[in-house]
Parts: sequence; structure tokens; C-alpha cells
Amino acid sequence: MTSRLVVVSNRVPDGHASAAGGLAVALLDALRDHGGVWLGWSGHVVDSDIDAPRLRHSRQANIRRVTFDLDRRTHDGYYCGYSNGALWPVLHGRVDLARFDPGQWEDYRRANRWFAHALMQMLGEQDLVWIHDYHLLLVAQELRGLLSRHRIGLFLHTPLPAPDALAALPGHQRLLEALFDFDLVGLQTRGDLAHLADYLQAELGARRDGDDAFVHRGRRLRVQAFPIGIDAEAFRDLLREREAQDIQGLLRRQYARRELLVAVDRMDYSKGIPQRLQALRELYSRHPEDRGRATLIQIAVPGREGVQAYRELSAEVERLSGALNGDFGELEWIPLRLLRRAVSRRRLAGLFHASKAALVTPLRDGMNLVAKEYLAAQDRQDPGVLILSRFAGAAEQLGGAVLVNPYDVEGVAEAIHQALHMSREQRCERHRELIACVEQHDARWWSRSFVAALQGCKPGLQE
Ligand code: ADQ
Repeated sequence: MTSRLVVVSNRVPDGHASAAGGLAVALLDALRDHGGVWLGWSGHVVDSDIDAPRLRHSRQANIRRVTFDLDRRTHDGYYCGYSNGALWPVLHGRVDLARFDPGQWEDYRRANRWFAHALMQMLGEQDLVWIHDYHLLLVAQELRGLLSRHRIGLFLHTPLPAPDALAALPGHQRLLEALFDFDLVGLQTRGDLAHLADYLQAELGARRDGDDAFVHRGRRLRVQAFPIGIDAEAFRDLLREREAQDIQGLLRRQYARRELLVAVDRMDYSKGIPQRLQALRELYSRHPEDRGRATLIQIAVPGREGVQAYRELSAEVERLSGALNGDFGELEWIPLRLLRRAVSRRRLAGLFHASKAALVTPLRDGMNLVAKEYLAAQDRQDPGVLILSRFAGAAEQLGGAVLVNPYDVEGVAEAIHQALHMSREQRCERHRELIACVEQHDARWWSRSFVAALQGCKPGLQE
């Protein structure tokens, strides 16, 4: 009997693949293969307290969406608080930005319990459960408490820092011990895997069992790296659509005698946007010949505005971009166009295609799908250059990009200069190697590898 796949993530996308980000596309694909369910928060917050969430069901083709609302208290403590105010910064090595409020642990646990209860109402005996990300690290533990013997996997989309940084999280042991209630934990890179292996042994006293498993308190956990990919073909196909062609044509006309640089991120301090703007400033100071030659289009979609660090970042980016344009702009040219909003995937594909280089320079990133999307959207005969942070998970696979240290503004400025002046032959050579990797390790490869590994686990196995 084939098992149904039940995907669980904090949010469930609205189902319009053309508007969704890379993850949604990859998972919708896996769900279509298995005919499954996607469970998560609806995105709505209600003001009165909820005792138990009410599930809403809808269906799209052979995929069932099950969502529920959160009450204000849970949303603030679980989502804004513990998940995004404490866990996200710690996982990205930014302990300095983390806010630890003991009360929020209870909110996090309650929300994870709600997810587990919702799951138990719908799971069939053979179903595979695939949990996503740092918001839901306790769901397997809660499910086991409800006597679930399902195969339960977790994929962590963020990086996993060295044991010392993880240990800065108050109560880290109780959080990370709960990983042993999963059967499989998937991480983005081999580097993350090494950090987790060190943590499990040094901080929890877990015992290694073979190449890719650990045993602790009678439970066996498999840990493996599954670098997430994109649907490269589908992304390239967007270029044939009207909206993509219109924006390409418009940009080509507007920038006929200039080059475009592009950067696309969520407005998040892990993405290194202020450092990138400083590097651009450095470029124009060091290389006056590049002034008037290249404009950066920086698209940054705001989010998590309930968290103070995000409001501060937004203000800083605004200030730096104003200063850059004020100090270097000319009547007929500005160095930077900042757009603080989401852009449709078709327009993104057109923008990537028209750009001479992409600046993907996060300070730390689990993978970074923009790097892969940029490569997929290039003209193979005349491709642009990917400038990639060595601290993005993608750098482990895409070593042929122009790799930079995002903290080194002089180094990034030189890399942009190099990209602007790179010969077509060099660009083609680099792109050939990079796109081969993106196409081989695509979204389908990622989800199928994870699901196959999960299917291979013996559920609830005791030592
Ligand atoms: P994110 O931090 O959101 O994801 P990323 O990997 O870049 O980062 O994926 C973002 C997706 O959203 C991409 O498909 C991108 O095109 C799209 N996107 C981003 N900004 C946009 C904008 N302004 N307008 C329109 N679309 C936009 C988390 C982890 C990453 C990891 C992914 C997947 O933080 O490290 O790569 O999950 O595992």
C-alpha cells in the first residue's frame, strides 16, 4: 500500500504555485506525487483565546489543505516570540539579537501540541509525516505522547550553528532532545550535519550508531543532508510568459547603455542587505569608472514586523539606500532602486534574465533559493554572474560562483567589479558547471530523496 504524505509547516501557502516561493513549489510537487495533506496555520490571528484550534479543510486537485487560526497570545509567544525572536537568530548565529522570554516556551509548546492534536485527527496508519522547520521542533514529541507510531521526519530549512552557539539558547537540551522523537532529521548541508553531530554527542551524550544515526535514551535518529533545490525547468519556462517578457523588454530599453545588478530577499538581518549596500558604496568609491554603469535593483519583501530587530533593519536599509543615492546619484542615473514588496515569480524570472549579476550575499542562510533561480533564468549563451556568500548553504554546492565574504565590503566591491568586466567566455564556463548542479539536484530530487529516506526508517524503533 502506498503511504500518503502529510506535510506540516507553520504556514500553508494559498496554493497558487505561480505566486509561491521555492519551498511551496517543491512541496506541492511531492504532495501531488503522493496525494497528500498540507497542515498549518491559516495566517489569521483571532483576538479571543482559543482552547483547541478549529480545523478548516479545502481541496485542490488531489491535495487537501487543513488550516487553523491562532489566537493573539499564541501568535505573539510562539510565532513572533520563541520562533522568530529567539530560535531564528540563534540558528543564524545571531545570539546578540535573540530575546529570551521564559513565558514564550510555554506558548511554543502549546502551539506544537495543537499541531500534533490536529495531526492525530487525520492520520491514517501508514501515513508519512513530514514536518518543516524550526517552528515545529516539538511536534514529534507531542505526537509520540499521543501514541503515534508513524514515520515522522523533520526538515530544517535554516542553518544549524556550532554547538556553542546552540547552547546559548536557554533550555536548549529540552528542545533538542525532542529531535529524537523524529525518525529522520534532514539538514541543508554537510556543514550543518557536522554541527548537529557534535552537538548531539557533546551536549546530550548521544551515541553515534553507524554513519548517519545517533542513539539517545532508547531512540534512534537518522540525520542526513538533503540540499533543497528548485524546479529549474519550471522557473526557466516562466521566461516564455508575457509578464516576464514585458519586464525584460522594459528593462532592456531603460538600461540599454548600462548594466543591471539584482538582489532579491526577504527583509531579514540574515540576508546581509546593509552590508551589501555598503559594498556598493565601496564599489563606486574605489572604481569611479563603474559609476553610471551599473544600477542595483534590490527587492526586499518586509515581514515579521512584530519583531523589533526587523523594524530596526527596515529603517537602516532605508537610511543607507537614501544616502547612497543622495551621495552618488546623478540627474540621469541612480545607483540603487529599492523596492520593499514582493514581485511575481514571472517578473522575477524576467528581472534575473536581464541582470548582469546577482548579489546573493547573506551573512548566513540555510540554502538560498534565489541563487539557484538566478542561474536557471540565465541565457546559456550570454549568462550573468552569480556573486554568492560563502555563508549561504548554496555555496557548498555552487563553489564555481564568485564566492565572497559578505562582511568584507571591499572584497564584495571587487567581486562586483570583476563580474561587471568578466568575459562572455568566462561567464559561460562558470554558468555551465553551476546550472548542471542546479538541474541535477532539483526540487523533485530533494523531496524524493527525503521521502525515500523516511520510508526506509523503521518507525518508533526502540534500541
Ligand atoms: P528564505 O529565507 O525565505 O527561505 P530563500 O531560499 O531565498 O529564502 O527563498 C525565498 C523564496 O522566496 C525564493 O523562491 C524567492 O524567489 C522568493 N522571494 C524572496 N524575496 C522575494 C520578493 N521580494 N518577491 C518575490 N519573491 C521573493 C528559507 C531559508 C533559506 C532556504 C529556504 C528553502 O531561510 O535558507 O533556502 O527556506 O529551504
